[in-house]
Amino acid sequence: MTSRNDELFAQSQQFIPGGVNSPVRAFRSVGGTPRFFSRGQGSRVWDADGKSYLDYVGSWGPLILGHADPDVVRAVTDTAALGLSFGAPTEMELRMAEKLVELLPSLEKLRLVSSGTEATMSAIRLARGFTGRSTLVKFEGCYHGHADSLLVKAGSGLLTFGQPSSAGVPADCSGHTLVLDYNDIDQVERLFAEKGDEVACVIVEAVAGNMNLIKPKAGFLEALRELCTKHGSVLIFDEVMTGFRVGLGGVQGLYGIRPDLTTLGKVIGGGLPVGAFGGRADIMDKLAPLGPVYQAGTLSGNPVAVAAGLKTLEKIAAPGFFDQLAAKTRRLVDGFNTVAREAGVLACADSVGGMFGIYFRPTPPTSYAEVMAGDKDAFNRFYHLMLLEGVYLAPSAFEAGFVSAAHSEADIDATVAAAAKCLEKLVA
Ligand code: KE4
Repeated sequence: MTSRNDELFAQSQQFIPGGVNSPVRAFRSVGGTPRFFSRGQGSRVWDADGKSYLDYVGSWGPLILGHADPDVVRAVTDTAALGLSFGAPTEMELRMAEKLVELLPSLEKLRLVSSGTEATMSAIRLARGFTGRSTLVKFEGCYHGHADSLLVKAGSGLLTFGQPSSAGVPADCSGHTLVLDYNDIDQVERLFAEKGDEVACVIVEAVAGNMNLIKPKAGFLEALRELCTKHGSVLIFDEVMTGFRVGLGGVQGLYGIRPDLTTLGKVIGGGLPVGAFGGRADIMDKLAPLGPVYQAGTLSGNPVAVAAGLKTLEKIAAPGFFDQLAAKTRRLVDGFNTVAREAGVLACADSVGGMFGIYFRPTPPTSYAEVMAGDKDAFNRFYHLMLLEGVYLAPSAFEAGFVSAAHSEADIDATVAAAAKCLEKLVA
């Protein structure tokens, strides 16, 4: 029987490339028809056929309070009633800047933008303007948005500049980007020994979430901090996903590392378009209109979007919020590990704060290569079985999952029970 999702997907493909406004939504990695959601409430979403799912994507991280949080919705509607946008300073964006500076000590100054891509693109341009250098260092498997200089795959050798990973990116755009292996301290040390005085910045997902969840090895972040300080390079923590997701202080708070710049997004918009970049005032003051680095945005600091973000930040700053969220996420992960062991399936899970990874391999991966060696086909079969059970995971073996404050322990236990059923079917 053709579902309404099928019908909408077929129609969408007539007008929108791939039928989606962002590629990962197209289900190309897992196969099948993407679900068109019509409603979300708390921990659940409903698709075009009226089927409900426990949602562990949460719009890829922003919905840490769950869908349609009444306080966030009210903040949005109240603010919208006073005007949607002015293209001029508002007190609302001042309050947001104050709140972010209060929550993240490494932020001396910041600027609001409308997406994570804008945040990282701007931070990299700023780092290049501040240092007068061009070389950008990133890590394979880390995703920082779709700015040209970031759509780069590793060069043939450690010290050879990257090649474009997308059509349309001129070689001279990617030619300043070096791509190293995440968690490989020796590589970073060798690079800086060879080219340290050429490196404008290192950008890193301090806890990686775009090649599934990968934690930094002991000493990795510390090595980046030490080498950037020694060579006058700017250390950028891309916390678009991890900021206010792994804890109120982000990864930098968990590991006690102070980056020079931080990029933010997702949670700070509460589901509306907000990104931010900030850090050392001596770097930030290079931005126009003070300094020579240009950066701008029509809807940057939009009061309605900022209202959603501010209300979200206010609620997640409540005492015990992240302890409860982390405990709930850990309950999911521990439950999954137990049922995988009982089913005799080579699968495991891990978490940091309110984000988790599910891996079809015996142990959590510590590198891009280990992630890629996982059993993607098994994940894809598991994915569709879970959809049938009414559990919506990220439609890719290479994405992290997200728990919200709206997920109850009963939701978590029902998810673990569904996983047990699906894993047993995998081995039947
Ligand atoms: P946006 O431009 O999509 O707002 O943010 C880009 C970005 C930057 N940095 C990190 C660490 C990110 O995770 C992202 C975006 N994350 C993906 C999820 N893997 C967004 C989903 C999508 O591309 O549709």
